[in-house]
Amino acid sequence: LATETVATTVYEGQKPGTSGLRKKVKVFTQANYTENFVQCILDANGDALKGSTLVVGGDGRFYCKEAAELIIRMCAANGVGKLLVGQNGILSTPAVSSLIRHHKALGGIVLTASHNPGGPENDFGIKFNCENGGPAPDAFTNKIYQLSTAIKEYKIVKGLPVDITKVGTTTHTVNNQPFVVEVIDSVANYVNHMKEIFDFAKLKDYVSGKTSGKPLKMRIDSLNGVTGSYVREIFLNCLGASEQCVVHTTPLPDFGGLHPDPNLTYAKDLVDAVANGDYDIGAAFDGDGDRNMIIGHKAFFVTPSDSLAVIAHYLECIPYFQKNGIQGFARSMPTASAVDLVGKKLGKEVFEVPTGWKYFGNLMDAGRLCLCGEESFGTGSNHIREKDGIWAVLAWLSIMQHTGKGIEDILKNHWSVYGRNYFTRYDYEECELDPCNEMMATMEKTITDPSFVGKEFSSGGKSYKVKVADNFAYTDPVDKSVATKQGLRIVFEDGSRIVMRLSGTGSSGATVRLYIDSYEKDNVLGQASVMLKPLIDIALEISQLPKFTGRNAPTVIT
Ligand code: VG1
Ligand code: CO
Repeated sequence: LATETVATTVYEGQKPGTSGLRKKVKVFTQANYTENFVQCILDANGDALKGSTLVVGGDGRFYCKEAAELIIRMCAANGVGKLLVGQNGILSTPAVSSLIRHHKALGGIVLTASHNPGGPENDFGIKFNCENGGPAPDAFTNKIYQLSTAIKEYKIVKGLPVDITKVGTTTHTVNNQPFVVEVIDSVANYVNHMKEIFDFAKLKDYVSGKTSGKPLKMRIDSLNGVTGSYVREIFLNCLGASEQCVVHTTPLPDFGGLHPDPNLTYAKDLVDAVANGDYDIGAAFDGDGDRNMIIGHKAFFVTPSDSLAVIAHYLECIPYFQKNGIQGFARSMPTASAVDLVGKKLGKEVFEVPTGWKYFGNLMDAGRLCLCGEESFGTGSNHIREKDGIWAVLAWLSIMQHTGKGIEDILKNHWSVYGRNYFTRYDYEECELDPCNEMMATMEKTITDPSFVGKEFSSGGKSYKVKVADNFAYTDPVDKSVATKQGLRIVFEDGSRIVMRLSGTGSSGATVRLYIDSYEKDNVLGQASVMLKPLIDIALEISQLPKFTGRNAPTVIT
């Protein structure tokens, strides 16, 4: 078999966002569109590509399998030595990260648009993860983008026979060199990794009720995303939960029409079931398995910012951290700062990075960070370089087992010790792009004017005085790389914050995200929507959001 070189022309807009390139399926299936982007990913690796090992897999959404097969034929043509491919092209994002590290691969190509809906009319996505297992950093994705603006040809071995439906290894000879395709069981490596991190024997006893006679009442919802097979293996086979504890565990190309985003709006079915039923814990994941939502008895909601702080507080009940120690903590800038208080108490470094998991990688590689999270339902540790939904649920089960308490009690106890960060996020999805850009530019101008600091805003009987206001910029403490324009933020004297940014994961139009965060030392049992109302009104006033977007209400509130 030999390489064939095919002429192509540039497609505009192949610029990876917060986490890879995400577009409608119809965009990806245009002639040579996917080929162009894949060639640029491969070229961005330079000489390291020759003879390398790469991991390939995705969340099983529409076009995943075809894209995996195409990538195999292109890798063969570009001198890659070996591919580890999930059976039927299926691997969760955390599983890819784990595999890259486990096999010391050069990287991985992840086929997912994560929490975006799937199917022929919806979204597809491709992202590259580097040898540490994490999403490629900005310098790398910029290189991919640069290449995409000048591409003239791509390489492929069209005649390469490909069958990814069966586990097994095939060795081909391409350009007189061996090219190995190993189709692997999608879940085995990941499940073993979880067994090394958590005490499965203890968790099994707890979940199955072997000693107490009382099985844990769980509702684990995979929303028809990739986690289905992982959930069945871990919760049913390893931990002895019963079949009715898991739902929507068949990964479907269109997620069965569900929006695979684990939040109070899109996982409403789970929230309703847990609110009306008798459950100890409810949990859901997104399409590619890196996000998680945790709710307690009667759908008591745990904000992701709180979840991170609670896990930080109890890390020592997890064998992995007993063994490897506890380094620093981190959160993305819009995430409420509850974890900072735990870090302070434990005497650990706490980092604040821009939105997107790629910004945690360097700190983890440098041994300064072991636990991090984002308000967008992302929680994870340095066991891999992606956020990890199932890991988060296993961490929560470990904490429940360790404390013998329910989720609501664990949270209330946490707030009584640390105080509470009330938090909410408003998403205005699929707005028109131009007015949103104008809104952001106008607001930036307003808040960065020197006269803005010290200004006082009042609403609902509350007053807030501006302490700092800027467009967030971040210098990576390890490689000193700088990321600018990461979100507008207004920090008030009492620590409350308003943050506003445009999403970098949408496939069309603009999504505005408004984040509100307010700390209370003693008044910890209030309702977030009530407590935050004054700040929300102030944010809408400063940003003039209703005027620019024409929206009176957000699409999603978390
Ligand atoms: C969103 C979230 C961000 C997360 C990113 C990828 O980005 O806000 O916290 O890291 O999605 O998550 P944006 O730019 O749309 O706000 V996933 O599960 O889509 O890979
Ligand atoms: Co995701």
